[in-house]
Amino acid sequence: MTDTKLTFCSLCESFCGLEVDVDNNHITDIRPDPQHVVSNGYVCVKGTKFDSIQHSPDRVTEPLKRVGDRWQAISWKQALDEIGDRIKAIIERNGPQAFGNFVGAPGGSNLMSPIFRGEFYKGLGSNRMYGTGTCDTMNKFRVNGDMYGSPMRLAYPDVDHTNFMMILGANPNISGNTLYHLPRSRDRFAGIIARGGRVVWINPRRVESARTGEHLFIRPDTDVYFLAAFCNEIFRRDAIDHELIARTMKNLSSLQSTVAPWTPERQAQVTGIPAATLLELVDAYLAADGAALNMATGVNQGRSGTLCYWLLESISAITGNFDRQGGNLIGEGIIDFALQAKDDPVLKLGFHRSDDLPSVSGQQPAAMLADDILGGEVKGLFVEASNPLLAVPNPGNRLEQALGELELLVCIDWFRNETGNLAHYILPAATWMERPGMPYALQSFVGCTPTPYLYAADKVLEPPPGVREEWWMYTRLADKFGITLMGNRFLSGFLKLAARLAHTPLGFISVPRVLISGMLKQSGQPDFKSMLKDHPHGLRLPDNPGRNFLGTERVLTEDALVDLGPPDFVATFNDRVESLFEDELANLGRMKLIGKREIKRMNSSSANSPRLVKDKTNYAYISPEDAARLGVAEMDYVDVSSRVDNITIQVRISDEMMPGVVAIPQCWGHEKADGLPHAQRHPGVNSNFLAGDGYDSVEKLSGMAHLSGIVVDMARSDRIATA
Ligand SMILES: Nc1nc2c(c(=O)[nH]1)N[C@H]1C(S)=C(S)[C@@H](COP(=O)(O)OP(=O)(O)OC[C@H]3O[C@@H](n4cnc5c(=O)[nH]c(N)nc54)[C@H](O)[C@@H]3O)O[C@H]1N2
Ligand SMILES: Nc1nc2c(c(=O)[nH]1)N[C@H]1C(S)=C(S)[C@@H](COP(=O)(O)OP(=O)(O)OC[C@H]3O[C@@H](n4cnc5c(=O)[nH]c(N)nc54)[C@H](O)[C@@H]3O)O[C@H]1N2
Ligand code: SF4
Ligand SMILES: [Mo]
Repeated sequence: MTDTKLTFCSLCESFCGLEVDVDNNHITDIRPDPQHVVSNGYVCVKGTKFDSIQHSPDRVTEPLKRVGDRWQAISWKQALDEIGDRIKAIIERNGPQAFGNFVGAPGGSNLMSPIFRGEFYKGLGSNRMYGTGTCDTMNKFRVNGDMYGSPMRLAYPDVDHTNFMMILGANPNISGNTLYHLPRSRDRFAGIIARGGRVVWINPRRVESARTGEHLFIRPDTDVYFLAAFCNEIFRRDAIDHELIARTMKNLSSLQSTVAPWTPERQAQVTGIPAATLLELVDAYLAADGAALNMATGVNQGRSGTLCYWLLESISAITGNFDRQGGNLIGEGIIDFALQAKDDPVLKLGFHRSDDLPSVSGQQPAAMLADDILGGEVKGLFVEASNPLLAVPNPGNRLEQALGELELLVCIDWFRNETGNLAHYILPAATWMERPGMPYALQSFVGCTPTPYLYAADKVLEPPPGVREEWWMYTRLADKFGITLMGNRFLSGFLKLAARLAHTPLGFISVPRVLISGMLKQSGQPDFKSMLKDHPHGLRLPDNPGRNFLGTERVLTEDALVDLGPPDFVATFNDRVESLFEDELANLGRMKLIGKREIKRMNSSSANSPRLVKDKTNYAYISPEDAARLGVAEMDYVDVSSRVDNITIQVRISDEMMPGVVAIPQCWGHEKADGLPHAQRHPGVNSNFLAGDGYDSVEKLSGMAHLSGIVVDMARSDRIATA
């Protein structure tokens, strides 16, 4: 019999509402939920074809142990006993910091796992946590901490009310957007234009999103000069809200003197954006009744991501566009997560390493992982929901060598991916269809969205009998190590008992449901059951009216003033930006490498779906001008070399590309992925061989990896095109 169940897609931050037809624990159809309170019938192909991943014959459904070059299925008891013993041995010999964790992007949309993972590692005394957060966004959390007093005080653009919006380094129509919730992004940007407003995309590629609005090319990794000149021009015109600033902010003069050397003409030398264009954008930004700014992954992944976000937030703040409708807003979530995160030993800015690199929002730099292992600091690692081998900078594939030297590598995943191939154990995790949940914390709790709402879904499918949720794995291990969870012996005992009995006939409770209910009830919202019964398509919460942040105790700095000139940022700017500019000038004639997200691929994790990824799309996309200069035609091979490594790849020619820029879709390179046989058939090449790792390649303020705007040289290869 077919049942139709409601849930939300957890693959990207759009969290689109879905209707799922299920027959005998098998999905027969996935459709958009037309009544979902925000996504409103919108979905993309990754959501509607998720059954091809959910029911893939290649899924890992029992714990696996590597024995020689074979994989042997073992019981959970054996797996956890052996893993527990190996962790103990590592910690006894090397101390707790030698045992770490690496979490990937899907880890962020799992509400339960971060809580239990955090408790387990805290209990062991290790803050050796890495993740792909330092590949996408940790610069923003660093800025939030320094300017507003908590990493989780995250602003978002009020897309649905703004009259001018400028977006640097994002492609929400394809990505589903990041760090603020915006399903149906195309319609919502179109809405700005329909109101008579403007949408300006600043991007080295004329991206799909830019079909709605205006587009300007910018040379990759030069946004800092553009933003500094933009800010300086605002000072030059004295277009700042002096009264508001005096009352609610501090260190205006350090900001002003920092950007003073940057004129529209000077930035034009490296960005490619003419001075007159910048001036016209400043006019429009200042004239609009509510103007919003946004930057995302493409800028975050440059060498100045933290400085860029500081400047962007500051422009908004000093012009009075911050904390007002139509500008950039700070959400009022159902709980004050930022207040909780402020002094949280895991989430607050920390320096736990032998070098001076920070942990931001609990993560150490992913681009240090190979060094840390090869240098003997890390001996054991859990990799949860990630494929670091393909995701992080990996020159010469040295991360493969490093991971191979670990005494213990455990991958918690749905599949045996490229990283999993190097593991000692693979622990099979439940999919989001197999666990109760809510959209991730920044949406559900922090309200980082122009359309605040709550949504809860129960599991749609029963997991295969050998599959477990991550919270369960960490709780069972915590039990083994005698760790008290949540600092509360009673609660801890209850959780451990629930985990011990779960998956036995005595299983008495769903821990995720109980915890989600508790969080909802504590904040005065309907509990989990009522959410399912009374609000199956979501519960829309009031819009953010603005004027609820500046000058209030929600600013979590010591003096409740927004810091426009955090000393570390000012010092880094003064130290680095001029010399990076010299570098830019010197390299103007060379190519720069950026990434490219595609609608059918979610990082590396849809690569094995025959319904999503049929062919290789891993090409070097370049402009017709560059193709002519290099003497290459469509599908010719080129050698692309960076300071650290080189690859050979086929070319596609596209006038979407800015001259001087090459885009290569990332997270490819599946030639060794025998656990992902479909992906292995059209492997592509890993562009992150070209990205530098190690101390000198890491952005020091936030630990971000340098993954976009990498200087490369290209030449026609003598390899003959075959396909
Ligand atoms: N379909 C699909 N959706 C995804 C993902 C996926 O792999 N596929 N990945 C998910 C993940 S993990 C994330 S973090 C989000 C990211 O979501 P977004 O932040 O929207 O990231 P991208 O789509 O990579 O867009 C980054 C844009 O920056 C541009 N860019 C590159 N360098 C620069 C630069 O120096 N300056 C400027 N101004 N622009 C630059 C690129 O051309 C690109 O269009 O997407 C998520 N959604
Ligand atoms: N050059 C370049 N490199 C980049 C980027 C770029 O823009 N350019 N983007 C970077 C970014 S933003 C990111 S986030 C990384 C992406 O890198 P990762 O975060 O490592 O993402 P994936 O490669 O998709 O690997 C995710 C793995 O998690 C598994 N998985 C999915 N859901 C779950 C779950 O609920 N539980 C468990 N246990 N496993 C699950 C999947 O099967 C898959 O094997 O790549 C980074 N690398
Ligand atoms: S945009 Fe696509 S991948 Fe993202 S949540 Fe919606 S259906 Fe899922
Ligand atoms: Mo990401």
